[in-house]
Amino acid sequence: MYAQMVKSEATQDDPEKLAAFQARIDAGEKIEPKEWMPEGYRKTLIRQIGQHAHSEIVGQLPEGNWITRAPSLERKAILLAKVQDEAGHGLYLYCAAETLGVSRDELTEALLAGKMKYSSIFNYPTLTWADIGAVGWLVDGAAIMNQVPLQRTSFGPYSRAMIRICKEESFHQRQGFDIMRKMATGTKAQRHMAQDALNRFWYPSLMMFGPSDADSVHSAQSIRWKIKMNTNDELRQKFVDQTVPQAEYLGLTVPDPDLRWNADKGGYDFSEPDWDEFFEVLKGNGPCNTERLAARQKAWDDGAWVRDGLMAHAAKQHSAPVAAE
Ligand code: BYC
Repeated sequence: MYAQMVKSEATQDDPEKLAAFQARIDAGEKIEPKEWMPEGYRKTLIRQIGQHAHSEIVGQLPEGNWITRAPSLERKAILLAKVQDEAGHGLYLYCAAETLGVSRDELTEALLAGKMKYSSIFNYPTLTWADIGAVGWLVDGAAIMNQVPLQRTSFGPYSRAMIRICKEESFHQRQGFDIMRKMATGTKAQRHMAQDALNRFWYPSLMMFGPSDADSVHSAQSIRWKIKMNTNDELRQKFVDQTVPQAEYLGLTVPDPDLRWNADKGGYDFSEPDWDEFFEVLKGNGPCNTERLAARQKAWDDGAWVRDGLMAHAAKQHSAPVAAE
């Protein structure tokens, strides 16, 4: 189906149908799975929702790394619940993608074959407990900034999945901020860990919003179709404006010597991330790309017997004689 979907992009959509579709989008209507949609719209949604689902699943790995080493029973229980939430988010999103005619297995196979991506942020390691605070505060904070507008996205199942996901993400962000607050007001060594985590996660978090608008391939069309509601740079700016005062409250320093308030634009001026690093991570050359994909491959292989068992059971049910009335 993934291959079929990519091939179908080449087929021309009827211009009248396209115009009527665009009018529905412009009027703020939701598009539902069984309704007509341009192939490009379907393909873009499968790419974005699939990538988002993969990110939620792969995103469990850097945090799962700390479940056994959380500093207290309470922190362990909270982190466990958060990581489970991420698994749930992945499943809602795979279900939303399935309504577009692609199965979860096909999406996973595309990921493992290197044909689909997941968020660049999860290719960075979580080296200390403060990193778990930084992930919740910054990574979930960036995710919320991106996902709150997506609650109004034009595709019904995606928009509805986002409503639930955003509620849970805001709890995640608060738990991360709470870890950072505890560390930043703790011992000298803890404050140092908190600052170090901010130093390492700041620019990778800014990269989560995607390349600068000038280099964004999909933004213009996705915004026309209301698959995206904002450009990458707009959301990055909002994130910086929201996060800098939080860092100040924590007594931490954002690792950007050029960061300053710009009264004229009503926002901060800030340094761009290293875009060469971003594109290297996308190509598979980040610090943890190999490890993350190997973990997904192992989970996929280890789960084969469950998938086979379910298929065998379904086939048996299907071929069982229908009971006489
Ligand atoms: N990482 O034309 P552009 C979470 C790719 S989960 C990797 O601007 P688009 C969480 C992009 O795919 C967070 N790749 O693309 C989970 C495209 O390549 P392809 C995930 C990236 O789609 C667990 C190329 O670069 N959130 O928060 O218009 C625990 C050109 O970019 C990235 C979502 O997925 C990246 N950062 O805009 C904690 C939200 N950025 O596909 C937290 C939904 C860009 O042509 N997704 N690329 O090969 C979106 O809003 C959009 O897809 C993006 C990118 C803003 C990410």
